[in-house]
Amino acid sequence: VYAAQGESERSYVMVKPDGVQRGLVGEIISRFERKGFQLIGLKLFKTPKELAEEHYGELKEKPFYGKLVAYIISGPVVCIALEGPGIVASARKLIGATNPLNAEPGTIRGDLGIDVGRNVVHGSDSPENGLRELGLWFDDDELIQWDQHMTPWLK
Ligand code: RTP
Ligand code: MG
Repeated sequence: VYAAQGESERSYVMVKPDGVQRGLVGEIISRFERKGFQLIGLKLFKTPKELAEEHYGELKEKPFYGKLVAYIISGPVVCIALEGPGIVASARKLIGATNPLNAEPGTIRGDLGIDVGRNVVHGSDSPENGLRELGLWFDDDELIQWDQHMTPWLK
């Protein structure tokens, strides 16, 4: 268990409203599980507008910012907290390029999307933003601190 070994990089991953509505939640969570990263938080969630605005605050000046916020609050999202060594960069690789048309086959966006404004999933772009975003989307008591006593079925 990574947390027990002191490896604590964390990422915030989110299935965006298009991914939820298309029934891709299981597929997306499954890719991170099969890779070997550890789930530490998970919920279906209707996003308040202020939270979407803060999450994408660095993009406030972009021409697509208003549409981006409207898209994120257009329906429930699935909030996913993940932990493991190198999780931030690895999750970005598994997710693929921002525009699904440029994303490599085998990546989530490369396999499952065609529209930059409906690109299925989000992943934090730095360890610092991983922690920042987890703080925005999860309360502390919603995150699991794994230890060996909590995985009896693995023994
Ligand atoms: P994300 O934050 O959602 O994981 O996506 P990202 O890092 O790959 O891309 P970012 O630059 O952070 O952009 C955030 C989201 O804005 C939408 N976008 N639209 N040209 C456009 O119309 C455009 N560019 C970006 C995408 O939905 C992108 O995921
Ligand atoms: Mg981003």
